[in-house]
Amino acid sequence: MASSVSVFGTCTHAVVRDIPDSLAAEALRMGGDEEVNLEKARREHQRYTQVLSSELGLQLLQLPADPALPDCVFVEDTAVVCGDTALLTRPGAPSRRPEVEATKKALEGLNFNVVEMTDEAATLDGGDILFTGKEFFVGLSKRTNQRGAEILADVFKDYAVSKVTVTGTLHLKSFCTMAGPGLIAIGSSEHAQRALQIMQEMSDHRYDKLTLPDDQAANCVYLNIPNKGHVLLHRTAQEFPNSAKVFEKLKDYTLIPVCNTELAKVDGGLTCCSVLLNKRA
Ligand code: M3B
Repeated sequence: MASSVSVFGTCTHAVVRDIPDSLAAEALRMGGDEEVNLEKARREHQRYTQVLSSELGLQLLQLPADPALPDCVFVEDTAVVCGDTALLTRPGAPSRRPEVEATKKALEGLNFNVVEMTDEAATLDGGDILFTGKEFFVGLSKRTNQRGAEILADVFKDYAVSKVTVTGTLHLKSFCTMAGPGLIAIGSSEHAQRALQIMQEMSDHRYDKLTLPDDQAANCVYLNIPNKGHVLLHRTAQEFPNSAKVFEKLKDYTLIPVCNTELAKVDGGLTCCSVLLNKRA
């Protein structure tokens, strides 16, 4: 138990969920009206899930799509899992709240200590939660509020929880994620840089940063995989050539480019499509 719990990015299982047809016309979006090509979205999503399962050896819990829940593929927003505790969220968009039920069943099935956010004054989307391995940052956004952040702090008492105001985009993780142990991937926009500055000021820890020219590319998925070491799923050179060059400079990483053009049209990034779990500990 001792060593495996402390290795950042260690993961054995991933919860994913299929894309319903209703995503194309009904998924929530901040802006833009570019049509989603459903067939291509499913191809891209299938490659994403295959990378996690076949290439990286994670056990997939693949939940069926629900046509009544157009955003259900974005499972990240429905739960925050750390150690053996899973906090089910209360998504900021009322239409998304029923998405949590399927995640709940999956996590209960894996014997996580499942906690529900029942307070009707609280909202929280998983996309606003950045866990660095040492502490949590919670984006206060259109989807996540103070009360949601307080509940998260109550549930994960072992860690410091700091709040960061998110501007200019949907979620905190729309422009930042962890790209490795102690390494924050951050976009170049003013909104992203301001959030990074707040996080650095509030933290007792020092982080390295990986600055990406494109905010969207800063949403990447870091994993530590036995016999592979540092693994990073990141957006492709076709999508973001300048950001891809930055990723390619990372030493001792297995880099896996994953294309995500279609779900990006409805504000989805790479982290959004999975809840990563560690059952090894
Ligand atoms: C996106 C939900 C889109 C709903 C994820 C994190 C940042 C770039 N139409 N949800 N968790 N956002 O992604």
